[in-house]
Amino acid sequence: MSRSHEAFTRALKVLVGGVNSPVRAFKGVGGEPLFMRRGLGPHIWDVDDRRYIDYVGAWGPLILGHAAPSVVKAVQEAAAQGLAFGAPCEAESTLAEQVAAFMPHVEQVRFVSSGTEATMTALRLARAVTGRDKVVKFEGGYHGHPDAFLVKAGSGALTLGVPTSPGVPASVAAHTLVASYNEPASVDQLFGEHGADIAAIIVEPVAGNMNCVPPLPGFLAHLRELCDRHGALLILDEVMTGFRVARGGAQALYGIRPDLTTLGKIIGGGLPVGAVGGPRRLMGRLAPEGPVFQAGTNSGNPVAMSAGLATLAVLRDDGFYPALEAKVRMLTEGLEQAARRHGVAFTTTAVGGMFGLFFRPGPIHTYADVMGSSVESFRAFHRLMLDQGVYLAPSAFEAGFVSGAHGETEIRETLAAADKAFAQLARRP
Ligand code: KE4
Repeated sequence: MSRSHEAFTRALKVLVGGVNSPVRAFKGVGGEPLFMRRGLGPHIWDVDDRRYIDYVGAWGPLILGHAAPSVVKAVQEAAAQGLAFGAPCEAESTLAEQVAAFMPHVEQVRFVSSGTEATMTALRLARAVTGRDKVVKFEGGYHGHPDAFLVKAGSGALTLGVPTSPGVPASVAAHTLVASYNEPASVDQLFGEHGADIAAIIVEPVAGNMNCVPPLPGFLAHLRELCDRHGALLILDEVMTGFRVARGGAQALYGIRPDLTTLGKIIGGGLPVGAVGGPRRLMGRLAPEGPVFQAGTNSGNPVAMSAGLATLAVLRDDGFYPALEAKVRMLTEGLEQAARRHGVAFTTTAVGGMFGLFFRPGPIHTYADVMGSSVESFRAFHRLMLDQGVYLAPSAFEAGFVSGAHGETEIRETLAAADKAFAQLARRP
């Protein structure tokens, strides 16, 4: 009986599904989740003391790897000064200044404690600024769990959304319109029918929650042009891509001007931080300066700020991103070569420090392309890699992440494990 199994059995009694976030439950790959007890650099250890090369990185925040010494030291020093004040502290201004310095279209920031709070706030702000109710999202796009975003495409005739979760009123879902990522005509149609009522488009500039799907050339620019033409705001949800695909996020990488940017994950360095950012003329509408209410007990927590600051300090190094991208390229190219050697239908995507794995031939541009990938093959691959000490996201619809702590050694070990895994997949009936 493994310690992980015992821990899961215990957790199931007191935590819903034994977890505090559904994707961790391994329902996407089968089997039971591994309970983790330690992480260091590119590695994570489960409670049975098995070591894994980690490509989840706590779902993106750990761009420096686990327990980065400079981050741990900053957190220890901040904690010794007090865990929370519920009052302004200078670390909040310092981190906001850093974010504004890196992100081209962020002039002012409001810190919150999760990506969900960030996107919820950005939507409320967009609706207040435009006086409109509707929002356009993309099928397969994930922006946390605000009611407005737990919506899937309605029936063909209806372009209005229908809830993906009980508890979301149809009246709320009706304000959410669902388009198809990388398919501009689907967005044109929604603006043709509802343009005057659309407050905003919210988009992951690199889709990371239907696995990793980069934007086609011109797609993001088209969204910008549509918003300008119809008086809607463009919200770039950079919770995952911010400081992940480039130091300035996807808005710098692709040269796109959002009206509002949402951030999370990396800016907390592993601790709970989210943020909304944008020009002062929009951000100034938030309380207490403006009428749009938003608040949070833990917003700007000084210990969390210290983790974000210590993380961004390392990302300032001009060599960080080129080195990260080289390792992602070594991984994805090596995986594709191994799959080809064994005749397994497989392709990858990659942007900066994030990547995607698909069990189907490429290219991968749309949600339909993603859904054409073999989930069954991914599940088998995931298990084969786990058994060899490689920890991939337990879902065929999540992106993977490389950290600055991953070295060539870890990439080569991963490729050796993948070669064996593809060989076994190729032998299946
Ligand atoms: P959180 O509320 O989980 O901090 O952020 C929500 C969110 C918003 N926007 C984007 C683009 C995101 O990727 C996320 C959260 N990402 C998931 C992983 N795909 C978090 C993992 C989880 O739900 O446990």
